[in-house]
Amino acid sequence: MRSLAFIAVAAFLLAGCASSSTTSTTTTSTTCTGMGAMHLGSQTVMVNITTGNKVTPDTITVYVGDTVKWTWPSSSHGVSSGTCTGGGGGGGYYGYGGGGCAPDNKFSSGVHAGPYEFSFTFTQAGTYPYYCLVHEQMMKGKVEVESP
Ligand SMILES: [Cu+2]
Repeated sequence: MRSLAFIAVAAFLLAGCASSSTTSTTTTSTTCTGMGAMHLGSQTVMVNITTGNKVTPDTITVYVGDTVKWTWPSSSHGVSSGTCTGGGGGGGYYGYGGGGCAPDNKFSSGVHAGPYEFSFTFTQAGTYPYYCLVHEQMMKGKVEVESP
């Protein structure tokens, strides 16, 4: 029976789950953490900037080592890390979008007419708010980067 217990524990570990018991008795509790338990290797996560200046999805969670790729098929946009504190008063790259945003220089695509794509690989856990350099407060998003 000992070998069966070992196999069961090994299966839990392979599945990314934490097992609180390794005894040969049958009491075992298991904790899994959703998709995090299934994360294998680096991935590229797509964020689409669509008509109407929508960022879809506007909040994503990735893991250290993952790459986020923003794409926009048309119009001019730009993705820059940073925060918007509001009250910019007519700012924005082309004078609209509300202004009020400031880069923190972690990543920036610059402003480009679509079709365009911009990729950034996150190497440190943390929360990365970003905004569009053209549309500022009208177009914001956030990347949550977790340790694998
Ligand atoms: Cu934009």
